[in-house]
Amino acid sequence: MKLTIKSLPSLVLIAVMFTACNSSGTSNGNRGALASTAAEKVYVAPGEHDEYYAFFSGGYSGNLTVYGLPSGRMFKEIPVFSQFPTNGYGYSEETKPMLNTSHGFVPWDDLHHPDISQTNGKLDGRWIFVNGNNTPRIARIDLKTFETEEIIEVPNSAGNHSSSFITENTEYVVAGTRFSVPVPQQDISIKEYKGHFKGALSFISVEPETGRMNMKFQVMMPGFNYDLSHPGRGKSHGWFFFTTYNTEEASTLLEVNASQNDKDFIAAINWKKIEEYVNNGGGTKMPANYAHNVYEHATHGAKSTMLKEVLTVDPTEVPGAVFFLPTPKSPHGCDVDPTGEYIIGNGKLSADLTVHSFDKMIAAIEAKKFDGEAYGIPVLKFEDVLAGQVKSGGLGPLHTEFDGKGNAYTTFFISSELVKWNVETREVIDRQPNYYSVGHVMIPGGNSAAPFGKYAVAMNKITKDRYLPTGPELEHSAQLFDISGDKMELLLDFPTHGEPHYAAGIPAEILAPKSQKIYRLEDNKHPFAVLNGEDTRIERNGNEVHVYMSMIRSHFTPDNIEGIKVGDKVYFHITNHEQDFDVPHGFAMIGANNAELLIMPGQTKTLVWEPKQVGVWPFYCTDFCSALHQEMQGYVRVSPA
Ligand code: CUK
Repeated sequence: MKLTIKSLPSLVLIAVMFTACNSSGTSNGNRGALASTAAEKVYVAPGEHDEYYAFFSGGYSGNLTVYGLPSGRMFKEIPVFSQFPTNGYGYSEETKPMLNTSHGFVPWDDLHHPDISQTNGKLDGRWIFVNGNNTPRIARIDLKTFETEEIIEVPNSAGNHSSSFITENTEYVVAGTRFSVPVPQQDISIKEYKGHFKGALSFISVEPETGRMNMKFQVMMPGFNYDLSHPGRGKSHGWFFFTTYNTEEASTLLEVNASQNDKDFIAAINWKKIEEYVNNGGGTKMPANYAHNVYEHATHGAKSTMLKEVLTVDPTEVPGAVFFLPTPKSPHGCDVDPTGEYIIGNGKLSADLTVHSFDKMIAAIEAKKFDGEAYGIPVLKFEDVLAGQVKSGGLGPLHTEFDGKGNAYTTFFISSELVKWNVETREVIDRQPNYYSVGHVMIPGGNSAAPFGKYAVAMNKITKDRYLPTGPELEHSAQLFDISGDKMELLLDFPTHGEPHYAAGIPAEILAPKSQKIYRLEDNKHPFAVLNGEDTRIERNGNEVHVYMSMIRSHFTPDNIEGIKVGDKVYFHITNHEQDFDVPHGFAMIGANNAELLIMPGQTKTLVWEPKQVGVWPFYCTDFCSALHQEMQGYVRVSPA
């Protein structure tokens, strides 16, 4: 493609030059990205806002990042499962309890799948739910404050991967276990896997007003690997679908190749039926140890509770609630189209996609046409539930999203491409290469009944030559496509943080107006808050010292503190008295072996410091707040014990 440089407006020209630089060292650079229209389509002028928010999972960063689309600009990292020194999350006394688990304090996880709350199958933008894969947890983030408000541990589970997808009215956030484990946990030979390990599928109810999560019931499935899941919607609302692999129940996936079965299953769970069963007293309570952590900004910060039992359901106890749909070649992604009719299983070792029909599934169930059973769960006949297969021509299909206009977009990891196809006819319409080895794709609202089919973002596993080299490791690359036309058009490459597996997008016009600007001081019920100047004070209780401090541009009260001794445990309880948008203050104490605090207007946070050395030691505000920011400081005099 030839560009007439003079004919371009100057801003577009700059964007084009950057795009051109990016690709100059790239043998496979996509020439389409050089088109001036691509630059115009992603250009958001200074002071203008993006059209969409995109929430990218951080994978092994344990956190969630927030980007704007189409610009690809990163706005924020929201700490969830990992300690975050940038604002003291997981270090401050208020937030540490968020990371409690039955295994103790676990300040890291592997976050894969965000899903935004829905009402009637449409994104409502109230909360975003995310999963912690490693130490099984589900978190809820409030989208008014962009803060993690709640984390619940998932008992009887391991490798919390087929999570955290929600039902169309956010009745449940659902979690499935990738690794089956002995339930209850016990000391048995790993060779005893087959028949002894269980796969817990957890239905965590969500209170409609507060979003508060409750472990409602777990369906105890056979010991397969439950990889991904998706809710039914519309006609299939009330059902949930999970892909499985290793239906052989091999204890090592190396020796006995887990792919010896030509077909694994999609498990179809009628959760409405099971809900009715447990509401009528069904199910078995079993002992389980798991943490439920809730953060309440206004009162005390986070509170961690250990729960002791969980309600479990044996699927064979509820006839008509659980079925298996044979699905070829170790399916990974499990995606349901916006109408709720098609359930797509992407056999990651195959070229073809399997599209099941919900109507055909129901007809086969009603006719009781089964092809045997597995652990008492009826297996449907492949031909009876199959709507058709997509002859994709690609290799290694992983995940599918939808544009709400009858098209599906499937990623192919091995052939490194995004393939667009028609859901009804299953004909391939277009294919575009990805740089490189794509995992998920995200269309805003793509996991709802009403997607916004303008952009698709491919999240790639390998970056190689797409950016300037930064040593042996590069950030993963995302690629933004315009999908408004018949052909997908690559618009932009941008780096992401950690390993984004999935993302969730939502129009800015839904979220931006709800975004909270400050915490109101009059709502602050924190027991250690100081709401007016007279209440600032220092209290000693044995070797514990509590400093009740306030901060406002540009001073701390008190600022100079005496009477502290080596061996004391000093709690700084600091309240930010600002009531203006975007005026946080920071607090850092020399030698404190935790982090700084970043305190929002109206908030109270607590940092513990245990001085080890005699002397006079300074603290200061870390967030440049005014022309007198450098004056925002104080000293602590530490005397011998
Ligand atoms: S998984 Cu990562 S590419 Cu965890 Cu959704 Cu398929």
